[in-house]
Amino acid sequence: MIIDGFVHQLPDTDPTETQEWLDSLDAVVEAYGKTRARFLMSKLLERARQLQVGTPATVSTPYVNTIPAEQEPWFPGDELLERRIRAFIRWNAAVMVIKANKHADGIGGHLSTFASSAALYDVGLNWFFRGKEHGAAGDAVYIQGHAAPGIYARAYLEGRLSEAQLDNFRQEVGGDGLSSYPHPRLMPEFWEYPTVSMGLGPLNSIYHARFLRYLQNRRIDDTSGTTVWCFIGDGECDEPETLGALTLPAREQLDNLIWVVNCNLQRLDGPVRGNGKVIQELEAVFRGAGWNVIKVVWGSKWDELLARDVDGVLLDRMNRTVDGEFQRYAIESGAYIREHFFGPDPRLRKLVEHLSDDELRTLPRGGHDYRKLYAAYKAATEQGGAPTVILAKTIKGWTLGPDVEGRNATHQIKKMTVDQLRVMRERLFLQEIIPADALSEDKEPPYIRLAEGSVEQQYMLNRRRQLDGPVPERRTEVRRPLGMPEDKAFDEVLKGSGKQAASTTTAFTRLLRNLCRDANVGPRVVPIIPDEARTFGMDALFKEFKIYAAKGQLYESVDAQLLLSYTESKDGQLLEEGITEAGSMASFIAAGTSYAHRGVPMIPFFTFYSMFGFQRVGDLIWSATDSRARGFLLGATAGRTTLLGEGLQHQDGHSHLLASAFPTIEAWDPAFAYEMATIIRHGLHQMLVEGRDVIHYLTLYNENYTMPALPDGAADEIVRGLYRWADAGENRSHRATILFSGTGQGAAREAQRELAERWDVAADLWSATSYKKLREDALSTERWNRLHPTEPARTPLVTELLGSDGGPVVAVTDFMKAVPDQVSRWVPRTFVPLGTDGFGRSDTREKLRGFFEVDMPHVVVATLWGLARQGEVKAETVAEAIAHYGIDTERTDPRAFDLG
Ligand SMILES: Cc1ncc(C[n+]2csc(CCOP(=O)(O)OP(=O)(O)O)c2C)c(N)n1
Ligand SMILES: [Mg+2]
Repeated sequence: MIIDGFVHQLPDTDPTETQEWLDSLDAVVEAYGKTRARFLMSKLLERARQLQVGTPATVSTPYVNTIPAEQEPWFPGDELLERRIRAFIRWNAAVMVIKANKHADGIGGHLSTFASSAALYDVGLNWFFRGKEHGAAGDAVYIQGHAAPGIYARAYLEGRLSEAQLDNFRQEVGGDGLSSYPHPRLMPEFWEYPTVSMGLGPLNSIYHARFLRYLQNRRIDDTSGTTVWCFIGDGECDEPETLGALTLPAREQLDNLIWVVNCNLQRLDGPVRGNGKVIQELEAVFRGAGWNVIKVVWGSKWDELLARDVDGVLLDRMNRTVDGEFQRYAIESGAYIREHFFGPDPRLRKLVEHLSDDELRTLPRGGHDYRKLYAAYKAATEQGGAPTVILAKTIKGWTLGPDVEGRNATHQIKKMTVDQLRVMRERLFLQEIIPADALSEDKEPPYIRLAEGSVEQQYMLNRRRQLDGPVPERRTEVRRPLGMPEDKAFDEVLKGSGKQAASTTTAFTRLLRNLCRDANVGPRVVPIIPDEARTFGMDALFKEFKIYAAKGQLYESVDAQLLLSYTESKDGQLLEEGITEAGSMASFIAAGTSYAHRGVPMIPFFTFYSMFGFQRVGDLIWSATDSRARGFLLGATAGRTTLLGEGLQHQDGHSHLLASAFPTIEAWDPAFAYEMATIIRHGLHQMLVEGRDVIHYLTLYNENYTMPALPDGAADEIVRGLYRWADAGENRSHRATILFSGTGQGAAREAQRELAERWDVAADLWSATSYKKLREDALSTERWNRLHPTEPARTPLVTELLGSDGGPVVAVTDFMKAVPDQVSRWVPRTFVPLGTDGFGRSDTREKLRGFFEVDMPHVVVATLWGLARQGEVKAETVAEAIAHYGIDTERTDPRAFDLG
């Protein structure tokens, strides 16, 4: 057999003995069947592990609980009281969603996700998750987005949210509402981790746990008391982001990471693996990746059945039944289960003879059994050397009644009839709490309130007190403040490159190095790179600041003798993430939110190929802004013509357009090193001094030219988004303005000379560092004017700066024309944008700039055309220029790739 072909290559020191073992196994299979053989094999493997024989781990185990009943710890709580409280939470969560949809039809919300996971959260909140009181940093708990109603319902019982807030679930505009899902932007004192874009929470939790180790190993903060918990849907596991980084926590032995996968076997449309078994599939994936896996499949009532299953028929049935069938059993009667699950085999049927149909129907899944969960969580927190995943089997919509539980439509159900509420009331044993007449068509279903000082309230609050206060809670007190870096970190870059040519990328690397060396902020700077350091000249940082490696460097690097050797270290500063922009973004978020989740501000600088940023991991960037992360995103090798040679997939001409859609991102396209340094200093001031939750996106280029020094007084103007870079010079017959950004500066400067010398046009040059910023200012001003029609109108900055005369305005950029066009409406002059619309292609910069019509001749022609439109020069003059520069007017538009 080829799969185990390796065995034939191992030395067999005693073939006779080998044959005896094999014969024994053959005999067992023949005489007692495969089940018995499997059992013996499992026993052997267990013994081998005990003897530390070192057999490779198996990736799957039978469909039973990992922790046997006899190894369960004593449950320390008041079981009845906890169950009662859980019933209250379940009820309130459902009522909240139902009421919201009654008052605001179609407002949405989810009943069944939390209904399936209530015990998963409750056991954690009563016994494990640590809060932030007494100066503790607490645990980091990533909550499944659609379970939010249950978290609100508990916070209400704890007195953290008011009834009015519950009534405003999903109605935020009037204030005092509750956000649909975990959004720190919208509820900054409550939610910490946005999770509802599926897959991002799990990925972020991995890098969060890893970042805590980084802080510890670099002696920046003691993070040993924090566990990262992440709740995940089984359907969510299909997102590549969810399972895409599993090997990292195993490799780095992140035993501070625990995942709980709510295996309700359903996603939005139907079963996750109707024809298979999601728990088994996930077990194999996680075990293969090196995780500790704890399956919580069956509730306590099954223990007795399993104990009596001497023939292994029950186990066999469990192993063979596919999820689609299990889902069916969740909605069927006890008689049906008896007939179909236990029925076919008389030995199985006998096993449950003593149980009534009703008892059969309610044989619980492990994920609804707090004892099993307590045992699993306890084992997970005590596990050393590996991350743990708990795979908990549940029923979607559990306790919501037969019309909702386990139904394929359950995810979308947000309304319940009075009859359905009555059934739920009984199901949760709430008859004494909610009078029968409280539920009627003409009444609002009531919330359950806890009387001040009631036993339930005391119990809940006491449990949370024992665990250092509420969860979730977002705090932003800074425990380890951080001041601004010293000026000298910037000076080297601000003074320009003298006669030497340099790129904004190399200037940035220099600035980053200076910041890492800075006495004030140095250790808190987190450079993040996805296997691209050499591309950006950042390999210079490897030796001095070292690459973070959980295990240090266990080998001598091939370049150890070189000045810039590849140096890994346990206290390394650089996060060299390998080829994962998504993982790098997750590190960025972990570092960029450290000011809040640890009270320790850190300054992440994530440098990437600009094409693989907003386009590749835009949703993570969106999530970073929701997380209120602070830091810098550097889109290097930017531009569609600057990154010569690389072609269609690499040349970025639109990341600034994408960035324009992100509300809290300041997007910059600096042309010169001093602009870049000024913007970064401005950003640091916002983050470290003004305490603003802002992310700065800067594009960096790899084109070398001499970098001028920061002009006097320009610093404030640079961060407004636009400033005059050079006057028009001597008077000419015509005037014009050229706006440039990024490497557009080259064509603009050349065109200025050419226009003056050959075409009698005096053009002033402006550097547009941020069209996004100018547009936002103009939109705000316009809005103010619209809403204050009787007051003197205000003028947008861009209008004020460029004025209404001075000839046409030509804007040249290495990005799409839509980027400068963001402000054209507010420039009361002829506005001609030149940009790089269309797919990139490989060629030299010069050829590409001609191709995309952003080179000097095109800037000149555009300027003359603008003048012609204003009647200042004749159309013939434009034609003359076109002929002079040999521009082919009949060539295909670079956007029209389909024309071949
Ligand atoms: C990226 C992304 N795609 C799609 C959705 C829409 N969506 C919300 S919940 C859901 C199903 C969730 O199923 P599962 O992960 O199994 O969670 P459960 O509610 O069953 O616990 C889907 C598709 C989303 N929130 N995020
Ligand atoms: Mg599910």
